Amino acid sequence: MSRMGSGRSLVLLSIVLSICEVTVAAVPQSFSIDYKHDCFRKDGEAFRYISGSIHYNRIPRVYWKDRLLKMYMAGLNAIQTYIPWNFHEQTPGHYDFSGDRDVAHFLQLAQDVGLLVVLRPGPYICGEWDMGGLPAWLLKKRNIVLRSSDPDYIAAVDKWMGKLLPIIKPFLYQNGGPIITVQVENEYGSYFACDYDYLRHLTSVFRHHLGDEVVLFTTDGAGVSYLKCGSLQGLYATVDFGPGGNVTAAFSAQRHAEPHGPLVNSEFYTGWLDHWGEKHSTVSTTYIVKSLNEMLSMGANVNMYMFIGGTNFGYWNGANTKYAPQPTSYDYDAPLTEAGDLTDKYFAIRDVIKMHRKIPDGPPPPSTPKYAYGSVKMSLLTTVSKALKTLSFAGPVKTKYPLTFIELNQLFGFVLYRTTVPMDCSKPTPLSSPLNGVNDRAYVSVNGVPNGILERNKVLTINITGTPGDQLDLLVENMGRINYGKEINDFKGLVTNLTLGSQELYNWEVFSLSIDEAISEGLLWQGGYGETASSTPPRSNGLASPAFYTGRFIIPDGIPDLPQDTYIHFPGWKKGQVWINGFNLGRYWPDRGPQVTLFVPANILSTSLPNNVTVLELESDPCTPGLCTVEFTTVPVLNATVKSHPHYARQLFRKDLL
Ligand code: 6DJ
Repeated sequence: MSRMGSGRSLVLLSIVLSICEVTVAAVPQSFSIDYKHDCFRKDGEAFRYISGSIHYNRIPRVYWKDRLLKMYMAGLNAIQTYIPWNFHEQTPGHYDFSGDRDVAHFLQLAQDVGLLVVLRPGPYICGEWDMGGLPAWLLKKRNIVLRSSDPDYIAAVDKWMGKLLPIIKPFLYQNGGPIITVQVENEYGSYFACDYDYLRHLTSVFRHHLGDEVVLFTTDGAGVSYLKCGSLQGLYATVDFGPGGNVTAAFSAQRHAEPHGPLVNSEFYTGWLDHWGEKHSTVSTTYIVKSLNEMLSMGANVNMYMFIGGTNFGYWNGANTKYAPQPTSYDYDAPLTEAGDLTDKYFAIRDVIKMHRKIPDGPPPPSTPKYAYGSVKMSLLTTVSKALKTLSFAGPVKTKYPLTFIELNQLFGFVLYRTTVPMDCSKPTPLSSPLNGVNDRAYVSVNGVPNGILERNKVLTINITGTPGDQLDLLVENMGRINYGKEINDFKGLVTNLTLGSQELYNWEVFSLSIDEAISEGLLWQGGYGETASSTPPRSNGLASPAFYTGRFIIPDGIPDLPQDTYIHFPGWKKGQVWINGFNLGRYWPDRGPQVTLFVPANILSTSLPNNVTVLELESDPCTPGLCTVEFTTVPVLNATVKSHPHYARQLFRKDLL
């Protein structure tokens, strides 16, 4: 029954009761913790949830219902989702709950499908999401202590929660909605601040807006040390851990904080995240099935993280430290793929669930069909430097030393830093970021000719050549903010000074670039940049100047059920960003891997108009000699071979090994 439906039925019931003059009161829905019997209680009955994580912000709205139905048909009785603050309040005080951000609609769909909801509204969420869901504009206060009692942070949190939680309240179970429990913060015990006043403050804000009845809880790594700073009186402490370890030992950590009450694994890892340049993560179904069965046999509540991972569209991916950004795909090797397809893991998990509860009859909805639209010829639209006037409407800011993205009021994407070569560099001269302050990657050119790439933590010096007065450009890319640990105050751009030879560089012109607006409003096509079919950008040192390429394809007539989902492949391209019909699909970097293709959901494609593909290639295009293309295929490639960096390889059960 839907939330509204259930509300209405209570009203009807009380009318009938008063007509009949019977003194029986309608019983409202209830959800609570039973400390005596170590379980949850739903409407007075012992209850346990078997849940899966799905992040609405990683799935196009049109597919929400399909994914939720597949979760329901796997035998789940609940889902878990985060609410990423920065997805809804991109600039202070401007809230967006429409379209793909319509979280109320998502909650309603979950309920309509028959799923309860475990809600994680943050404010911090981690989740391999830019800055762990915190809005980057918080960094306007340079030394803000995020996730603490810092008054500026608290003021912003209070304002946001004052907007969000009243939207959530009608969806609480006791108000006729699907939300059974609400998490406060996330893995707070892993954060250095250990600020109990902050947790206490959040608790009172949640209580103020949501009432006294709702079950509030915390989630931390399954170790007593994590629970120390992560748990608080009044918040039910739960743990997270993956398969393959000792389940009893893991739950004993929860028992340390909660001697009684239901056992809850809030994140049981069905897969794992990826980083550019590292091997694609997979988690064996055999281990998952074994640990899941063990937990369910103990009567534990389990949330599978992720049940469907989805996609970090646009610029939304996060990063771990030492700086290691996550790719566009958040497939996570989950039971449903990034595209919502059924896997062997899905059916194996369903078989385990079947042993513990009655699951719905019938088959799950089928995987969505894919279509290979084939090759699309690409041609040069213009280079970034030629398009500067279009991309930077307001023109440059003149400044002695470089400004960060935040100082320019730009949160995502790219900024161009320009200065002049101050001395004779006819012999190769080192351009350096001695304090490792290129966040995160800079494409360097002299007089428009590419000279090399600086990269955070990896390449702090390159040699350049030039003569006094030459134009030195650095196009700096924000590759995603750190989402976990003490370095989440992740400033972007040139965050410290650069040196050339032994001289510090100063007197900069800084161009804030509105690339997404220029593409979605078609401005790059009106620029008259004078490119011809055979134009190519300046090249040198195996690099080409950062440039936009464009191509079009028409979806064939007469084939039923088009458009369908597809995957875009970048043969010979190196690294960049791709838009289809103005929708920012995400980053591609086949040169580093492991992700090679990007998921293209059907809803961004058109059958009535030609579909436009725009590529911003940052390193080197494959357009000479001959044709360059992108290709639409039916098969995703997320596991290309890469040089593995073993420092991040980890056992899922042992978070401390990270
Ligand atoms: O709650 C976190 C999830 O959002 C827990 N977790 C997952 C997701 O980020 S890495 C993958 C992680 N926590 C970091 C712990 C590393 C010791």
